[in-house]
Formats: sequence, structure tokens, C-alpha cells
Amino acid sequence: MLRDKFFKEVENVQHPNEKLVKTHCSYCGMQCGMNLRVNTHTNKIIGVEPRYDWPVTVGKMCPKGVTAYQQTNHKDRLLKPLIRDHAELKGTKEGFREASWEEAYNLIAEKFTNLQAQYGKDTLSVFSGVSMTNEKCYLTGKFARVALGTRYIDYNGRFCMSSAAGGFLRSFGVDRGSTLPWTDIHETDCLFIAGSNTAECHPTSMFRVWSVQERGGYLIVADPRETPIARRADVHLDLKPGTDLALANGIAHLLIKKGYMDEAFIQLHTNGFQETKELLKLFTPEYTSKITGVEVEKIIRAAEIYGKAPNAIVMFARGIEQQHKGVDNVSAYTNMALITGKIGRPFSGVATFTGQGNGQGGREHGQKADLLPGYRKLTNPKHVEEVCQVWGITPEEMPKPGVSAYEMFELMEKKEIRGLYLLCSNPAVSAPNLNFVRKAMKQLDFMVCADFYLSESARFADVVLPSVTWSEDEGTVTNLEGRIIKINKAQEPIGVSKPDWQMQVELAKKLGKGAFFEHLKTTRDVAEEFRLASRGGSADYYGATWDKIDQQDGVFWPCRSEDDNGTPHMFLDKKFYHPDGKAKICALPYRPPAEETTMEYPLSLTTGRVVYHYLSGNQTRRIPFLHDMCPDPYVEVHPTTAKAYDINHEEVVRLYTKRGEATYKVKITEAIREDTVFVPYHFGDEDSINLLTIAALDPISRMPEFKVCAAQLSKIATKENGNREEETVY
Ligand SMILES: Nc1nc2c(c(=O)[nH]1)N[C@H]1C(S)=C(S)[C@@H](COP(=O)(O)OP(=O)(O)OC[C@H]3O[C@@H](n4cnc5c(=O)[nH]c(N)nc54)[C@H](O)[C@@H]3O)O[C@H]1N2
Ligand SMILES: Nc1nc2c(c(=O)[nH]1)N[C@H]1C(S)=C(S)[C@@H](COP(=O)(O)OP(=O)(O)OC[C@H]3O[C@@H](n4cnc5c(=O)[nH]c(N)nc54)[C@H](O)[C@@H]3O)O[C@H]1N2
Ligand code: SF4
Ligand SMILES: [Mo]
Repeated sequence: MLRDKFFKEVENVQHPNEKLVKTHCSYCGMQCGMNLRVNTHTNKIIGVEPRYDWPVTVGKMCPKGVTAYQQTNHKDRLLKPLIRDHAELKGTKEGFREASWEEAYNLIAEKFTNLQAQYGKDTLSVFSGVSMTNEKCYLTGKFARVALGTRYIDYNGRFCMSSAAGGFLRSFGVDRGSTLPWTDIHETDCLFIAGSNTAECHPTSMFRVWSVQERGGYLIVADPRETPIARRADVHLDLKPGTDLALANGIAHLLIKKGYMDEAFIQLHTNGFQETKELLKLFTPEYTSKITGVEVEKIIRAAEIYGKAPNAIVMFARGIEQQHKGVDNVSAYTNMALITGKIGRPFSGVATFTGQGNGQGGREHGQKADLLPGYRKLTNPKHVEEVCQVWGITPEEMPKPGVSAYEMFELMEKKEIRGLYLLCSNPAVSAPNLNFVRKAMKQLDFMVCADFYLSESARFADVVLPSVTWSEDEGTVTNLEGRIIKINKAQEPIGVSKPDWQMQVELAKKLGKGAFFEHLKTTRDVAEEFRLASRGGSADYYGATWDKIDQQDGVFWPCRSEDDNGTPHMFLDKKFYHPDGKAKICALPYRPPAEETTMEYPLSLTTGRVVYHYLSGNQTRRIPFLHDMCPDPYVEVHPTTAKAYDINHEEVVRLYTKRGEATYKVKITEAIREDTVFVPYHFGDEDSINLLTIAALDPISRMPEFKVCAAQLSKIATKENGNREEETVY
């Protein structure tokens, strides 16, 4: 127990001028454990250290995590509410003046009330995000439905986790992103990772990934690019973007053909096997290879490794999910685990790499167009009744389900939505088909944006409300394992900034709905109501008290009562959440990408991330070290392709699709397929790759196809003037 003693001593060491506040990172779903260092004279955050005593990440942090603390007292922080005086300057940084909270609230209340009087309740909308705590996410859903009384609320998780959610609901009847705790990764025999750039996006998972190979296990990676994990994989399935459904079916075909299935498990615990088996007959290795471009031998080897492994975990991320068949991809890869029975026991299962810090909790408690707290459905009268009881409204007063994130912009463009309350998201950079989305935002009658920096989206707002960074408030978030953890407050809000929940409580009063909100005076009050609202739902947090979270290093949901310690492993009893207790093996015919390549647009464009930036980049582009490491976007091109286009490394080229264009520096790399180009999406204004992406939505999850569309490159003949007349197109 030397370890325990060592940590206790370390924890007790307190510098006379500093204190340490135990918390977690502001960014991704790993939620690495960290201590924020606070100067006890100024009461300001001055630094960070990793927490070695946090079991998931054991002292590890990435470049974003170690600099995250620099956000809080950053010179760009919004210190006061802003009101736009010059409508003609919408979309720019100019034309705002500072105002008091009172003036800002009064203006919002007046404009929102007038719009609703003229155009009906549903003329208003809320667009939110999941960098917020569960408490804030919960209250945002209540704010939309009770204070504004609108059906139109959706959130940035629609661009992130909605396909994983849809796939898990269909396959398992419940959507918890991981069926097992992350510590199990260490002990498994095979990791099958599809569409995840783990080393850059969930870097602190890497010591667990490498440890599988170190112990003699295997790593299989499906990605069109040779990412760091693909480079070291035992098999790299270097598929053409958008062909995962064929690949997953092809592997499942072999798992059946070579006898790797668990017949007893299939018989007792699943539905749909016979139908799936019929469909899979088509997906011979040769047929699969033809669609995916992956060599037959690699497909066979991957199936054999996964099939033979005593324990295996299938993992995936946005690479397979951000497609117009993302839900099918999730279910198709999940089929591998269900056919072989490698699920519902330690060291075997299925997990998605949840993206945002609260990408899991934020999707469960009512920010989604069709969901209420605890994963309840707005279309289920019993569920509605249960939530009405907590909120003190009648079922008739509960708004109906709305539409998905991108579809809200479509309604804005049609003027069916005229008002927007945007918080915790920067869709002017992160939504697909940006020429359309920016136009839709610009023509709103009235827009509010809550953020702590003036984001690209805030520039479209009529009122900007200064919110706080994660370290200036407390609350819970749910990490990528499904573990509910506690964020602690390290510093008081700077300026007159306020946490989002507080703004919503205060605004509700101005909107005449104070009675439903005014009892919420502290974050803890919101937390208590939130636990109650989730009680009895499939994502039940009732038993996850802050004390319990502290005592046992987090609580895995479901946690239904005070004496329930939570559920680290799902389905240990082989009970899935469909009414008959069985999981569903899904027969999923192959569909090509929404936009296939043509002579005119011969390249597959895919988009994603780099280790130094986070999402729209509004936070990380302001951190000096992160900016210096990756100041500009670029387009990755294979050397053979570069030669065909006669372009050189670092040359500026024009990249375009049917929807838009942008210019990027070329990065020539062998780590990409010849028929594919990649651009990171963390950059704003004319650098946004989303000017080019397609808003083809998955029919079930309404997830846009960020991961594939058809593009063309052209050399800009005169680099200096970028003269289109002179450019050469190949
Ligand atoms: N550094 C950093 N880390 C992050 C974030 C960040 O912005 N920056 N964001 C967080 C969030 S919100 C998210 S959602 C996650 C995202 O985490 P990831 O999903 O891992 O990240 P991406 O870069 O979007 O895409 C992953 C991989 O998908 C591959 N890919 C593209 N098309 C296809 C395809 O058709 N099939 C397959 N199989 N693969 C394909 C890409 O080449 C890429 O390597 O990361 C989280 N962590
Ligand atoms: N082309 C392409 N586009 C993509 C993706 C892709 O892979 N390719 N990935 C998609 C994915 S997975 C995601 S998750 C989205 C994310 O896209 P966005 O939702 O735009 O993500 P962020 O950049 O995190 O935006 C959060 C904003 O809210 C602010 N903020 C942070 N915390 C708080 C808070 O507590 N309160 C308030 N009020 N504001 C806060 C930040 O400063 C920032 O401006 O992008 C999607 N877009
Ligand atoms: S891996 Fe994610 S949670 Fe951990 S330090 Fe990096 S950004 Fe933060
Ligand atoms: Mo995400």
C-alpha cells in the first residue's frame, strides 16, 4: 500500500500560497483527472497538474489539457453582456456595445415575447452544446420547453453522438457509449477500432491501447488514413471513406463462415440472426474488397484475429458515425460482438469514443429534439407525465418533439423559426454546408448567444451573454465510459459573467415563468431537481449523489437508488434493454455515400481533428502554444495525387465541392489514400472546411455526412492573386 500512502501524502501537501482543486479537463470525453492550482492571495487559477490518483487516466493529459486552465483568465474573455446596435454589421465582430444584465434580459424578454405573440410559440429555438455539465444540459431542456414553451431545441451532439446513440438503441435498447469501464481495455486480447484517430482525439487512452499489443494481443484499425494507431496496427483496413457498412458486413460474413459465432448466445440473447445471415451471404471477401478497396487478405486476417480472440472490444468514433448511414455502421460493427457473443462480460464489449466532455450525459437529459430527462421520450405519454410532475406543468403544456440541429437552420432559412437562443456551440464553424447555415443565422429576427469568447457564431447575435468557463462553476459530467464524475469550482466567475443555468433562471422570471425556476438558487438545487427528473428513466442518475461520486471515483449509470453503487459493466446478466431482453442483430444492406465521386469531383473529402485543437477552435485557437503548433488548416494529399495535379508541399490550392470552396496549403503525406483528401475543421471564416461539406442526414439519427463528400482540387496559377481565370483544373 505504498502507493496509497504516497498519494495521501501528495494530496496533503499544500503550498502556503496555493491550493489544489480536484477536477477534470474541460475538453474531450476522456475527462482526464487534474488538479487546478489556485493562488490563495488572488484566488485565480495559475496552473494545472495531472491527477495520478484518477483511475481512468492515471496522471495522463494531452497538450490541450495541460493548457486548458489558460482559458479562464484569458484576455479575450467576455466580461459584460453585449448588445448589437448596428444590424448591418451582423456576422462581424463590430457593432456591439456593453450593457448591464438588466438591459440585456429586458431586451431579450421583449423581443422573444413579441416574436411569439406574432408568430406563435415555435418561432423561437434553442441550440445548445455538451461542454456543459449535466445540470446545465438538463436546465437548458427545461428552459426551452417551460420558459420559452417551444418545441424547437436541439444541440451539437446531433453532429457528434447521435448516430452512436441511434445504433446502440437499435442494437441494445439503451444508449450507453461503452458497455464496460476503460480499465478493461488493458486486459482484452483484441481491439478492433474503426474510424477513430485515438492518438490525437483521445490521447490518454493510448497507454491502454498499446498495452494490449504489449501483452501479446492484437490491434485492428479501420481508417482511410494511416493514423498513429493505424501505423502500429496488426491490420490496417485502409478503406475508401463511406464504405464501412460493406467492411463490417464482410467481416461478419467471415465470422459466420469460419465458425466463430457463439450459437448459444445468439439463440438465447438475440433476435435477427437468420435474416442477417441471409443478407451477409453476399458480402464475400472479394465483394467486400471491391466496394471498400481493402485487400482481401487483410479482411480475412482481421476477421480471424477478432474471431479467435478470447476477449475483444469493438470500438468506433466519428469516422463511421458521421455518415448518412452512421446508425447502420454502428449496428453493423456491433453485430460483430453479438454474433460472437463477445459482449456482456468483462474485457469484451462495444464502445464508442464519446466526443465532448459531457457528450454522454448531455444527450440523455432533454437537449435533444425528441427527448426528456432520463432518456425519456416526448412521444411516450407516460414519460411526458413523469417529467410534468417534476416540472409542475400539464402534459398539454409540454411542447411536441422538434427537429434536428441542421433542420432547425432549414426552418430559420424559411422563416418558420425567427428567434434563436444559442449557447455552448459555434455552428458558424461546425455545422455542415456553412454558406447555407450562415445565411440562415444572419436572417434571424433576433438571436442571443451565450459564450465566454466572441465566437464566430456570437458575431451573428443581437445580444451576447457572458458565460463562464468550466472552472468557475461546479456540477457533474458523464465521461466516455458512462461514469458520472464531478467538476469542481476553482475560481469565482470573472467580470459579471454567469453560469448558463443562472442566466436561464433569471430570464425565465423576465419571461413570466419565474414560478418554475426561482427555487433554483444554487447549482446543487439544479442537481437535486435533475436527479429527480432522471429517476426511473433508462439513464437513471437518481442514486448518483455528489458524495457517492466523490467516495467511489465516479458512479456509472444506471444508478437507481441511494444504495445502488452504479453499473460499470452493462449486460452482465445478458439482459438487454429491449422489451424481450434480447439484443438485435441487424441485417443492413450496403448503401454508398450520399455524394459519390465523379469525373468532375473525383476525390473523397473527409474531415476531422488534430491533437492541438478542439472542435470549432474557438477555445484552442486562443491558447498560444496550441495556436503556434497548428496555426492554419491544410489539406492532406497523397504524393501520387499531388504529382497528378502538379502541386507541391505547402503550395496553396483551391479545394471545392458543389457547395463551396476554400484555399488551403497542401500537406503531402503517404498517410492517406490516393483517392482521398483530409482537412481539419477547427478553423473559422473563409478557412472553414464546412463551407464544402454536405448536409446529407442519416434517416434515423439526422447526423450530417461530415466524413465524406466529392471534391476537386485545383492549382492556383498565380498564388498571390488567386486568380480563378488562370487556374488549371485536372
Ligand atoms: N484533439 C482533439 N480531440 C478531440 C476533439 C477535437 O476537436 N480535437 N473533439 C472531441 C470530439 S467532440 C469528438 S466527436 C472526438 C472525435 O474523435 P474521432 O472520431 O477519433 O476524430 P475524427 O478526426 O473526427 O475522425 C476519426 C477518424 O475517422 C477517419 N475516417 C474518415 N472517414 C472515414 C470512414 O469513412 N470510415 C472510417 N472507418 N474512418 C473514417 C478519419 O481519417 C479520422 O482518422 O474527438 C474528441 N477529442
Ligand atoms: N467538418 C466537420 N464538422 C464537424 C465535425 C467533423 O468531424 N467535421 N465534428 C462535429 C462534432 S463531433 C462536434 S462535437 C461539433 C462541435 O462543434 P461546436 O458545437 O461548434 O463546438 P465548440 O467549438 O466546442 O463550441 C462550443 C462553444 O461554446 C463555448 N462554450 C464552451 N463551454 C461553454 C459553456 O459552458 N457555456 C457556454 N455558454 N458556452 C460554452 C465555446 O467557447 C465555443 O464557442 O462539430 C461538428 N462539426
Ligand atoms: S485527452 Fe481530452 S480530457 Fe484528457 S487532457 Fe486531452 S483534451 Fe483533456
Ligand atoms: Mo464531437
